[in-house]
Amino acid sequence: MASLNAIAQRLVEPGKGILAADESEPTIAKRFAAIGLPSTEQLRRDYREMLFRARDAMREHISGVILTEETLLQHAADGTAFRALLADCDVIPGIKVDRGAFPMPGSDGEKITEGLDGLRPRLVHYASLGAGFAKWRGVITISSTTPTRNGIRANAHALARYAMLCQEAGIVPVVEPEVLADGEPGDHSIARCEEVTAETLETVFKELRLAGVDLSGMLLKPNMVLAGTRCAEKPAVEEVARRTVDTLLGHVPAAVPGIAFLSGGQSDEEATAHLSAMNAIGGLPWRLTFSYGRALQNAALVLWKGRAENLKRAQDAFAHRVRMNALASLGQWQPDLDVAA
Ligand code: 5MM
Repeated sequence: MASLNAIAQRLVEPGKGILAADESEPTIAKRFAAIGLPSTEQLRRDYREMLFRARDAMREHISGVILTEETLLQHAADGTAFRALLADCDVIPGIKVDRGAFPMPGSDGEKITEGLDGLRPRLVHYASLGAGFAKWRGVITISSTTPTRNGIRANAHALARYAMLCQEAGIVPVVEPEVLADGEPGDHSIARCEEVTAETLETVFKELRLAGVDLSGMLLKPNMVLAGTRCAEKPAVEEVARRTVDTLLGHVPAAVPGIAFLSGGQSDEEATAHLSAMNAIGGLPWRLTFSYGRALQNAALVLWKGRAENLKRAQDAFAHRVRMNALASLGQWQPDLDVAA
């Protein structure tokens, strides 16, 4: 079995990043509803098959895919196991193991992620199916009354217990504390996001250390430091990059091999521009790459519309986004590359 650090290093290999295709059933239903489709098992399969069969982009620039349990066990229309399709592209299969974020008891508008009960045997099972890494997302909401210290601590504690259970099973934990940019009311400033992200990361790493997690055998999947989506002021790309990097430098130990960002509702191009600007700063102790869901899939989903005749165009759009973000992971993306394509 490859060491946890070796798997983590492969996931953040230069020029590669992670595809988050782990939309839960309610989320994929929402995405499909936006293009006028019902969420059936067959359509979910067809959609994910379309992505996984974008072979060149997957092979060259995707190191791992985060799957749902349904997708980990699923087969393509011709009977090929999705796991075999991914193996053929040298992509590590990952698995979302949280059971979603639910209202936090005693709190006004905060959420706590559930799924720790029974997680140990589930992880053993996923490892036997070839999962090399897992993901758990904790959600932190900014409003006039949140987050509370209790909300941050409870989510950080759950992330740490999950991470330790993963490492016991030989699976690399991707630790995802997401300070929402697009929550309610979503009008917070970038300075407020910076403050909350700093406190969240500080608490998460304190809990990870207390739980005994090997920091060299995990990855962090954080939000970027952004203004809320309904904030009147939109910070420049350089400001987002600088504040995000400074916040990470202040709170993420150098022992962590890599940081793979979530896109969090940014436009496709913003998510790429921010990642590239951060990598252009250089001299950082960890590799910085992407673990995007929406920012890799938005264009492909809209073009696909569930029709076989749109498959190629949708795959091209997905492959394009993957390539742009691969360049961003090297700090080499330029806006004219997107415009030209
Ligand atoms: C793909 O979306 C993931 C699953 O979310 P739900 O459980 O809410 O359906 C999500 O965790 C995702 O991996 C991250 O938020 C990153 O996705 P984005 O779209 O923010 O890049």
